[in-house]
Amino acid sequence: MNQKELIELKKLTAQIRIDVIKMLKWRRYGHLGGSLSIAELLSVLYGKYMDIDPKNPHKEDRDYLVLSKGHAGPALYATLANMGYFDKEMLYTLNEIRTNLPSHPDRLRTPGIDATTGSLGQGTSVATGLAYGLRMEKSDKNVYLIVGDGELNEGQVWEAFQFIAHHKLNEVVVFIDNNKMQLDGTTEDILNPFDIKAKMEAFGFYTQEVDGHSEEALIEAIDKAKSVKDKAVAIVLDTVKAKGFPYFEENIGNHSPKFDDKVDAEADKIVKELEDFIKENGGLKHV
Ligand SMILES: Cc1ncc(C[n+]2csc(CCOP(=O)(O)OP(=O)(O)O)c2C)c(N)n1
Ligand SMILES: [Mg+2]
Repeated sequence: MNQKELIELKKLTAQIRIDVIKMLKWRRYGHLGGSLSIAELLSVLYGKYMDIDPKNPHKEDRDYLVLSKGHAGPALYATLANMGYFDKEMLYTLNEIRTNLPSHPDRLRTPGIDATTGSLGQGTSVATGLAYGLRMEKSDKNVYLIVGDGELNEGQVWEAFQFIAHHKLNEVVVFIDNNKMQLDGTTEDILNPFDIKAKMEAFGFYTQEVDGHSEEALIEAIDKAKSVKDKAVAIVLDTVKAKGFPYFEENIGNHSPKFDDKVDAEADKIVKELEDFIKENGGLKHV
């Protein structure tokens, strides 16, 4: 990957962060922490890897994204708007009555959403079924599955992983967002997942652990995962919940905070810095 492409992805990441923060500031609350920890991943997947057509969201032969940690919907909506699936104004309907952007993704409502998620655990089974379908069709397309570290508390996740590993179903790339926190505390305090990489390896996955906030590291890991032919593949992302919003990083209240004057001021400062970064680097190609 050349430097120019990398800068484009970093600008897209910045824009996803901007849109998440602006959207939640407008809404006055929302799932900030888990949205900001996957900004780089969504940027890299949509900006570089996914075979999609935003003008034809249901095209037959495409890649799929399943956001099993569905509460991070705002990050996915911001990404889809930047890719051109719908107008940015629609972001400012989040959680409204009859909105097409409910807080958790609904595939019947929003262009570009491939799976309805929000009840944690279930997206893993949906992604597994989609991947198995691709296998049966002998398709070369992929499913990208994003699971939370707290979500690993759900037994269903491990049933799906066992199936994926057994069938060497590497049509699905499993990403685990290891931000070390869940809804109301650290994963270690609430229900410790222990060593996630070791667990995935024990289940039979080829597993990598990478800095989830480095586009370069993500690209390297995804390329490597795609070269694995005879095993299921997982990538454990070392991330920070609420990454890029220092006031909320490492803060137990960062799952779905309310916005007040203090938070607004922090948000405005971050948005300005990110907008300057995009401007200084020649503006955003995707918007
Ligand atoms: C089946 C189910 N149980 C409980 C919840 C409530 N809930 C929403 S988010 C969350 C914590 C998820 O933590 P994690 O997967 O680590 O997400 P992240 O840190 O990325 O926000 C919980 C318990 C849910 N959505 N679904
Ligand atoms: Mg978490």
